[in-house]
Amino acid sequence: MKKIFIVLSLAFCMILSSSNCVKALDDASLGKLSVEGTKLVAENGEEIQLRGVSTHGLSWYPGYVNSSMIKSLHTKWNANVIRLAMYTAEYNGYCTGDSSNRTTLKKLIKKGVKYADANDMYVIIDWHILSDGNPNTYKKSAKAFFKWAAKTFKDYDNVIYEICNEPNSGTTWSDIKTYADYVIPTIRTYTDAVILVGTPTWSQDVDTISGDLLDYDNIMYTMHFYAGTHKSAYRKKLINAVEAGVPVFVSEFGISEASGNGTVNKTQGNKWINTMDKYNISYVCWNLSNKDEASALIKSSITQTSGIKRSNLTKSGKWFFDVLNSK
Ligand code: IDC
Repeated sequence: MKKIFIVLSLAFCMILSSSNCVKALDDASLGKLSVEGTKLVAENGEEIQLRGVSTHGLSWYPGYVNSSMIKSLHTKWNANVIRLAMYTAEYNGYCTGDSSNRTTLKKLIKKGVKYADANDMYVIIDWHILSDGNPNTYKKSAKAFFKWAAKTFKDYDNVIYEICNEPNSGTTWSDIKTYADYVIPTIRTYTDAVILVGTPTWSQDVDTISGDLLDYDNIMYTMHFYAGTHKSAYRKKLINAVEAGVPVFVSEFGISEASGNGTVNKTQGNKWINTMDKYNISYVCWNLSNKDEASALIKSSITQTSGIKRSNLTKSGKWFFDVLNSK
């Protein structure tokens, strides 16, 4: 009897330790990221696809950046990345608000990075230009901000820097390159973390830049789309870009119309997901808030900022929750 007990406990321990082993490997794959060719690569050398959600503007909806919400994004939503969207010009933006607001935003970003790190999540720090159109508009503030961020988070392997959300209003690729050459060397003083760079026309023209990429390691270029508005012609742009050798990261998308509101289009949304999965392109869905708009993931009637259940989600929210959990 004693013998059987020993054999059984030995077998049990072996099972336990082998599952620990698997766990350890999983954890290791959440190390430093890099870019090889068009691919995002994990520390263990394997290709990795990041999938997750973007906050709404941090000044507007700060409440969702809490430990419990971020934990559930990982454990319940099956996400491995969260994007912290910090508007520069709108809604008490970083560049248009006062200095106490800047301090508040930096504190919130620090919390977001720490909570993400504690929950095995990557985190994108997004300099969310929009109405300011050209990233050069606030380039000095951008450089100072990214110096702070890169210095503060240099020892965190989970941070990704997105230096300009959506250049628009006639901003050219050459303008964006000028800005990138102004900001990226500052980040590179501290870290070789992955950097995401926006592309012309609200980050839609990712297909126009091949052959004219930036001269740094670990750079990816963003493509954004809203499936209610952007359909096969835009998917073609994404495919053309990747096939022409551009490393693409979809750091923002929705299944609403481009306004962030209107009708959601799940059929088109599923086509986009299939395409992105086929090419192993990372994607981040806009937006983690309860704003009364179709792109918001949480119903406007739900006011708590954690303990969110699937039934608390909007059409966009339920759809994306299921997309993430289908893998
Ligand atoms: C939208 C928000 C909306 C807000 C508007 C203007 O969903 O609540 O009023 O911005 O600030 C983007 C932008 C993103 C937009 C989103 C939807 O990156 O800030 O959010 N969108 O319009 N590009 C294409 C669509």
